[in-house]
Amino acid sequence: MTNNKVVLNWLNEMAEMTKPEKIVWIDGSEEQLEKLRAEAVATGELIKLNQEKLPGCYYHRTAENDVARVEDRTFICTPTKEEAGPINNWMDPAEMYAKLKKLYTGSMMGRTMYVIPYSMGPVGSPFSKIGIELTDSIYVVLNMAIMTRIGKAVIDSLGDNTDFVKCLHAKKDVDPEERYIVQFPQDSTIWSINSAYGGNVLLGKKCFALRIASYLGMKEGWMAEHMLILGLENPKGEVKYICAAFPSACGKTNLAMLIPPEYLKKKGYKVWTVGDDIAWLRIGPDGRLYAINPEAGFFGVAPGTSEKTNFNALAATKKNTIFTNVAINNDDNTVWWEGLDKNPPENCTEWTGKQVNGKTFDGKLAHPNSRFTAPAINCPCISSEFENPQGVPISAIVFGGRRAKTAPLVYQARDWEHGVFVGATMASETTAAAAGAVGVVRRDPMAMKPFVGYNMADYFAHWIEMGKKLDPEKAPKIFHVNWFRQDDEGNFMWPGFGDNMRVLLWILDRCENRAGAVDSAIGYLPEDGAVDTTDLDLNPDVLKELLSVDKDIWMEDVVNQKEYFAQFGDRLPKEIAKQLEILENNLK
Ligand code: OXD
Ligand code: MN
Repeated sequence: MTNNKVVLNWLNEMAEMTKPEKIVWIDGSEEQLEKLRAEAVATGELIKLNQEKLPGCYYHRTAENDVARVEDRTFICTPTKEEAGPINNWMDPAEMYAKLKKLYTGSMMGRTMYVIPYSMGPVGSPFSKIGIELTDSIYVVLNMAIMTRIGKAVIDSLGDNTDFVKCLHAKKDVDPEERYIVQFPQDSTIWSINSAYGGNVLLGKKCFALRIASYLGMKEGWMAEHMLILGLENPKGEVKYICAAFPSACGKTNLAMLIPPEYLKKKGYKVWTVGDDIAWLRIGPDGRLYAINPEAGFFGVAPGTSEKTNFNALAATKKNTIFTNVAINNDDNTVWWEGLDKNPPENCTEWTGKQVNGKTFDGKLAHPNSRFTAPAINCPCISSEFENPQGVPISAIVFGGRRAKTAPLVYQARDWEHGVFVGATMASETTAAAAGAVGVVRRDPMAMKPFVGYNMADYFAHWIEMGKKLDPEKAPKIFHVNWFRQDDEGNFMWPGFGDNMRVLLWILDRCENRAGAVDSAIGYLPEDGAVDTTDLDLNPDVLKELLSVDKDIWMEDVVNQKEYFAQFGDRLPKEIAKQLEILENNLK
């Protein structure tokens, strides 16, 4: 497939270590992928689902101890611990390589090593980057074929260039005690072993497109962010683009594929999805910020996805999709998960493979983190700009979290620097089972806590630097939203889902200096009547409450923010410290 000496030498070195019986290059052809599907079905690695109801769809079940990303086994191996920073696990690169080499040695004996050339971003786009993943898992090959652009076109576009990310994955024994997900940012290298779960093994996603790419972005002057990208079309047919970062499990995929409420739909408003998880951002020659989605598919959480909650995501899973750890309806060989509908199949195989009779099952039929891997082009609201190699211009950046009491429904940062502070102080509360109980606060700056590939303090500094390079007139405005505010009984106060569009419209109006706002201790809040609540059954007092700022609760949060920032010591940018001081003074 290639004469690229650096690629071939690296491949030989990895093969000498892992000792596969065979090496197979993935050319990206449907013919080759179809052969691999058949082979995986023959060995039981995949189950072929009902091809009339779900054409091209397959099922996979992982080991019971291997169902999620493992943050405690994820390492950033920079030459010094300081470069990785206080919130990443770190080990000296030489020590880590030595440790892992022992585990990899002979790990592919009797197995096939697949070589997957892949592009994050449209092949040949100035935003895009190439990776090559070596893996002994067909499941990985087939998922990568959905989540990224793969094959001959990619290796051809690499040519003799040596700028690619070297990714090695071996399934080995799926032993959780010896599981490692390791990034070596300075070597553009990712080594993953003893897992077969998506986030740990589809190395283009979190490992490359966020951890390695965030490091490359810092070096090269761009940004890799845990953000969805959506286009909002107004009745005149103009589309404005928004990026939004939320911690995992805060509804990013739902927001990215939002269906406007009836009243706005009738007026002609539409939402177009560019991405649901990751954005790569660059400053264009015109001084504006542009974004691409480096991925080609959605690796979405299945439970909770229904026609009501996310019609578009569900529609995307109706063909050429791989389902992992959901339940199988044995009557018609289709899939089911909690929240799909109210009818758990009676005759069912739960995610662990156990046959259950719906009447006696006593747990979850689908694993709470069960997934669909669906091609983005299946999505009914996929943006016409999805493949645009130049990306889309970003008008607004939105940060958000799950806060019961602290954050109002929406507020705007005063400027870029304040916006960086708003992102840096992002947090989510774990949802407590008891009504009204407030969970534990987990600080998750820019939703990048598990994904930043270098020192988080330097990452803040990079954000501030990027702001200086943007044309101040054209830089995106920065906002914070909270869909999860609760009343004293623990009920959610905002309807969420499609109605979040009302908040996005205020945000875009602010970007064009159209909507009113009032200054407050934390930033600009919508003035009375600025958020359109037409046809919404929402008591005006509740909206007032949603937009209120409780200074005592905020003071408590400031104490927590201070503690959090203290761990970065002198490395914390002075701009962040200054913003913290301003907030504290405003609250006094
Ligand atoms: C994801 C995550 O899987 O953020 O996208 O955990
Ligand atoms: Mn994510």
